[in-house]
Amino acid sequence: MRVIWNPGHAVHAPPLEVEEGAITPPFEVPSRFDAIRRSLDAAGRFTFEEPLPIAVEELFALHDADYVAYLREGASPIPSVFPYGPTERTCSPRTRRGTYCFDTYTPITAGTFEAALGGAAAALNAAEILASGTEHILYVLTRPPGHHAERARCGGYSYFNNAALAANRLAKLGPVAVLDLDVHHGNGTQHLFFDRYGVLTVSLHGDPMHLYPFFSGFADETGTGRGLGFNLNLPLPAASTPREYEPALAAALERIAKQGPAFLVVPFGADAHEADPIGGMKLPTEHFAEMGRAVRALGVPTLVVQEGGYNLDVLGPSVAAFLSAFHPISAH
Ligand code: OKP
Ligand code: ZN
Repeated sequence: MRVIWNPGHAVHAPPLEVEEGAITPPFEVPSRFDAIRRSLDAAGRFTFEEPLPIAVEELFALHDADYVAYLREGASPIPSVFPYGPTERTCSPRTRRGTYCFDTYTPITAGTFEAALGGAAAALNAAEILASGTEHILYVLTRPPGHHAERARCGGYSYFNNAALAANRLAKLGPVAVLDLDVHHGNGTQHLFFDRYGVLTVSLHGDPMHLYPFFSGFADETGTGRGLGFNLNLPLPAASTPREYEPALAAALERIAKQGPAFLVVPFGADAHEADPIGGMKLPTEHFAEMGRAVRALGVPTLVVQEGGYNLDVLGPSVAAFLSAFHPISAH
């Protein structure tokens, strides 16, 4: 399997995150990348390619130019004020940052822009290859994640929405489905496509009553306008096991099959693993192989984009298990 990786990921290394007002060590660290790379090397049958760089203008397909420019300015402190509402004023430097993010988990460091741009490049390069029809499956190995990033707001360790950028590119060619398997609801992807006919967004995730992002991911969010009926949220209770995940994934795949997509984009996280420090679910490593087989059975050209997964011991094996399910059975 061809893997497009983000060579610049490590220049984004947040020193901390803020949880309920307390400074805590970061979960989203560069060694996550190395852990996945090591497992794929050990599993074999993965080849690694750097993406060609993209122009920043390519981000404007889904992200506002002023937001992109703000990230490009470099490091900024975690905000204390979040402007909102119709008279929102962001002329003061103290309020500017707060308008471009929605949580305190997502530091902007000196290297954030470069790392996030490299992830977008990897996703768009991979979309281009999938569009060309030469591959049936591709994997984007990147960090930081992307699925929480909105048009003009970072959050949930996400800055540019890599999977959404890829889906948007593929949507030029036909209907696209996005199947988000990260344990957290991909609020950014939902937000970007909420009114879009032609991009179906489906997500399995922890019930937002109890799991991040808390404000988005409920079952009654079904889309708007031409996009009505093209967003399906399947929230799962805390501590869900394969017994809960298996029927939810079957329902997700049934909805996707009904749409009949030309391409599938899978924002993938290993944070539903039983050993993950923040997911709260109960999936063993082998279940990720099960999920891979179920997704593969759809028979749709698929782009898998790395999102979360925060236990450095199980992250790599879980990604390898999921992806290896897409390998053709070898002849010997
Ligand atoms: C990003 B992705 C830990 C709080 C963590 C932020 C979670 C972001 C998840 N005490 N909150 O979807 O994996
Ligand atoms: Zn996650």
